[in-house]
Amino acid sequence: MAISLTYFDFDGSRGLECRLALTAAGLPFEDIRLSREQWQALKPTTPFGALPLLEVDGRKLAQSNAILGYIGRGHGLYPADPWQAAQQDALLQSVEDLRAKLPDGKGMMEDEKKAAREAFAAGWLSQWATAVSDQIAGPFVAGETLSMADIKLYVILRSYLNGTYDHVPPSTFDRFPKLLALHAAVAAEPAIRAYFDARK
Ligand SMILES: N[C@@H](CCC(=O)N[C@@H](CS)C(=O)NCC(=O)O)C(=O)O
Repeated sequence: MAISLTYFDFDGSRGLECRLALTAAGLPFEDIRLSREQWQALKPTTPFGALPLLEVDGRKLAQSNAILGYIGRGHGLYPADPWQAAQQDALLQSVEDLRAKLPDGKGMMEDEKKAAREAFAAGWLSQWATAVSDQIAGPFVAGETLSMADIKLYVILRSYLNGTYDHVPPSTFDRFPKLLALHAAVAAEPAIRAYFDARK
């Protein structure tokens, strides 16, 4: 099976989710990292004009959650039970909701952006974190077994805990020990650790 994953040349967001999913599934893949110029040339040829893009034996699949579902279902990283699988789908989608809700600050003065992000951290983000925490058995979503929802949650939590988003302090998550425990448990997975060690 020839597998490639195309994304931008940075270790975060939806591209990292898919790279870690392939890694956790034990699937070797070509890691194609595009410059913005290369992307503009490729964009019209992709299913939705957006990355990440998974290619398997010449077939193309876009949309990060569909990619995670495909990888997870084929490799024991998605629940076999339809209800539990749908609950995983809901968690994956909740991360996309979170991405959409973060005030991006475009067109705002810095003090306006700060106020918007602080209100977001105290409001929408905290509600999201409470709702997701309630769905985590611990340390992973499904208890002791790693699944795709853990990988998607790990990547977004990693960004917040790294301080990627100005004016949303990592300490926002201090009140959510289940999220911190999930983040630590995914980071400690041997395949995930090996992936990051190899990136150093
Ligand atoms: N719903 C899509 C969103 C994809 C998306 O917005 N990708 C961004 C990068 S994370 C992108 O391709 N941006 C460049 C562009 O839209 O031209 C998914 O989950 O994959």
